[in-house]
Amino acid sequence: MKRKWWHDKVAYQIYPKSFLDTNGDGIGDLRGIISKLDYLKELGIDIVWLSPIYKSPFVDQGYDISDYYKIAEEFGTMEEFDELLEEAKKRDMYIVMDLVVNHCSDQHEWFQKALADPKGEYAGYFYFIKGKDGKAPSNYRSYFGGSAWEPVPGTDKYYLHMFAKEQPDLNWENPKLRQEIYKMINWWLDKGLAGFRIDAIINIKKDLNFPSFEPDGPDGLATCVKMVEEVQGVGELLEDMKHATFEKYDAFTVAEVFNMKDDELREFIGEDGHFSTMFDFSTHELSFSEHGWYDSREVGFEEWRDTIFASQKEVEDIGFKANIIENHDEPRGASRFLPKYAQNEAGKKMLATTSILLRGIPFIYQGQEIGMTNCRRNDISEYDDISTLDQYNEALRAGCTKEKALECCYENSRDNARTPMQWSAEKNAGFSDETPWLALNPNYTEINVEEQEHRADSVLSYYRKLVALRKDPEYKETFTYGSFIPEYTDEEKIFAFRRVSETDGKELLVAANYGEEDRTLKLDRADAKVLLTNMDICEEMEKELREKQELTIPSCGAAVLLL
Ligand code: TEU
Ligand code: CA
Repeated sequence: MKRKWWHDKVAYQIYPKSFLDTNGDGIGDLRGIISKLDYLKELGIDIVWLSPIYKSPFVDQGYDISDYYKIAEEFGTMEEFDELLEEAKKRDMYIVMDLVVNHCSDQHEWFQKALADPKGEYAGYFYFIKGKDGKAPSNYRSYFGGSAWEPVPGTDKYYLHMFAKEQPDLNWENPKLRQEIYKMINWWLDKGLAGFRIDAIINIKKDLNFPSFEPDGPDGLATCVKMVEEVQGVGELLEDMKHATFEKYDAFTVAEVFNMKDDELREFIGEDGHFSTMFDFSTHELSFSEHGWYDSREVGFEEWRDTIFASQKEVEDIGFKANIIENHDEPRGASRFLPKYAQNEAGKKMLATTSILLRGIPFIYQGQEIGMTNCRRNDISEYDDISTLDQYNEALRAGCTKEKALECCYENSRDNARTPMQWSAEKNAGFSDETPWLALNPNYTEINVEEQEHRADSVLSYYRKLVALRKDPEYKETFTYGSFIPEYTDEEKIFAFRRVSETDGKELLVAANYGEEDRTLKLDRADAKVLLTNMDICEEMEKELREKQELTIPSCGAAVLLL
């Protein structure tokens, strides 16, 4: 496999609105990000991905862009952005922005011009399609609920929006539109951006017949995902984009891909793939249900672990996936993937160990490194996310009580990950001097950076050690390029794997006990070195190994061994 500059990097996702507010408007900003670069550097971060900071009406929190060339005033200025690039460079860090080009905002100049002249050039930047029998062209339900079609005023046409109606889909079949997008991508890359996280990209290919599908809900609509799953040819568009942009800059691209066809992994992230890498959502998808949050599936430990293992094996000879436990669209990993008895510091460190040391590019989401958790709300009005609102109403329509519907939001809401970063136990968690745009998780008095920063056994300290271990010159080769071999799969509640380097033969064992009881594993050697544990028991473990060739892992324990 040809080596790439980003293979051995560790990435961090910033959700700018909730990272750090420096001017007292309750909204995080670029100044805040600049001021925390050293914090990220100390954590061992190389690549920083910023969720959208472009000009936007924020109907979908910035994923509705009204000007691709402007920084949202809420976040700061272009000068500040340039300063961020410069400051990152000084620290050997890379800035990656969000690329949201399946759709733009209805406030974008293109869409405004299209509405003003529905037969003109700009209408061709969107899907303006004639209705059928006085109704929408098809029965697609948008991702955020309701029809994916909205009438174009004064015409018999509708425009397509797979997400909110304020997010009209861009017409990728139009070469002019494509050129506009490529120009914009190159403009940012010319500035010194290292690459992009690429939003909802699978959706750019449409079946221009817009066939209707069998309704799959009481609203008589069918999810627009059906069309995405059936249509062929997204690859041609993605290759076109790559050749016109990323390739020329050796940019790093990480794609958000759901609903890829089964045999397309190599085309997407193989050596000459459309992207550098894509997120591994395989365990997140396990809980999805056709009907939404109110009937999410329960996922057991073994199914979860084996899904990760299968995904690791699948990608091994192809390329690298980007490993996450959470992001701005998902609930907090500590609340989702840890059983109740493990929702503590030991458990959070265990989860970190079995995620960060997988094969692939680790992505840490802001606050994950201190173990931030889901946040309970008393009323739906306390949420500020379009998808949460839709899912709440969906639950009510399906007959759930208000309590049950709120419980679904507590477990699934995107806002769980979007509450402000908890920097300290002081006023507003040190996030802002004024009331934050989204209410804090009240547990900031216990879970915050300041409290963890200098405590040797904190979650934050452990994340630092873990990332440092991954990047230690002694082990970096093995953690980056070593193969992935599942171990102890028959042992109950054990999550263990070996990483083996073909270059220098080095072998590392990562073993964690997700169970409630201590477990003892047999090893085939007595001289293994324990490099890291989440419970400060390296010496005890080495002694037991020497004496009995056994490794006892306490409940919620995790260990990394050099074999
Ligand atoms: O997400 C795309 C996507 O498929 C998710 O929106 C998913 O359907 C949703 O989170 C379920 O709750 C990307 C962004 O990550 C997301 O924040 C945006 O809302 C979306 O695109 C539209 O740009
Ligand atoms: Ca601010």
